[in-house]
Amino acid sequence: MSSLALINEFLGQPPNASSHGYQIDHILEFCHWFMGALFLGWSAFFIFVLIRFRKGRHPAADHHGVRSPISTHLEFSVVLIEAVLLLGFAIPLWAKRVNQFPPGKEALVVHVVGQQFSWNFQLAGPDGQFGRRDISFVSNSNPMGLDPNDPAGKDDIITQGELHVPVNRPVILELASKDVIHDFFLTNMRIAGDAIPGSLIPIWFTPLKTGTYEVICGQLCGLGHYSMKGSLVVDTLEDYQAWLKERAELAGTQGGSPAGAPKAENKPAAQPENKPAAPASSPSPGG
Ligand SMILES: [Cu+2]
Repeated sequence: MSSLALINEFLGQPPNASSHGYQIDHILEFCHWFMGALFLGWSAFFIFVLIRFRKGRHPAADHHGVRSPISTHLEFSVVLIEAVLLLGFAIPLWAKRVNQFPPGKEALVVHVVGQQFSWNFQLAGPDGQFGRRDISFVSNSNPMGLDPNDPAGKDDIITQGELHVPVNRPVILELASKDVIHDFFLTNMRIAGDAIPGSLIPIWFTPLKTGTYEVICGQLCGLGHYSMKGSLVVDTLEDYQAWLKERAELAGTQGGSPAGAPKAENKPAAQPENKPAAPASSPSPGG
């Protein structure tokens, strides 16, 4: 880490763990130092002006004003640097995030659905195909609203609150929401995207370091917003395969329902004691 990175740490930025995050960090570092230099420069200039043009020295006002071109040059330089930052770095970096997605085969695609106040994840499972989802199937034991009649969804892996991904492989997340606008924010991956009801918004990143990272909601979405957290676990390939296998077995035995929550349709109707991992029966969890 360069000494420049100290300012990011000082401001409380969590360490970066994604391939593009270093570019964002460098822009942030530069901007913070640049703003710091401007703050010191303008503060010194302000004090200089207070003393230089005090009433004691200039009893009569000078209506002509500034004669030196230095301030014009300085201001133009500041605008130029900011334009270079924006047009040369920030916009190209953003364009890459939103326009240049890795090919679907190379990337791991995950469907993410936000709800008050948790995150649900759907992986395609061994067949590589996502099961159909519909809001009419949403229940406590089927938080994603997976269609029980769609064979493609039988092997899908559904988890709540925790997502596993392999290291060094691009991940595309397709964001959606069941209720209000949320924001899927991975601070360590330097990526975020709004989850909006009725929209599918893709974001992508490539994790570089294994570990467990926090998922937060970046939009004030209700009373329980503070608790809308999850974890992103970046595994080695072996650990990820083991996790997939474990989840696929669970999905196979439970017909693609969320981990630990047997699907209602596989059981005689209305047996709440058979749904150990179902969210609290309160209609407004956390709220
Ligand atoms: Cu939220």
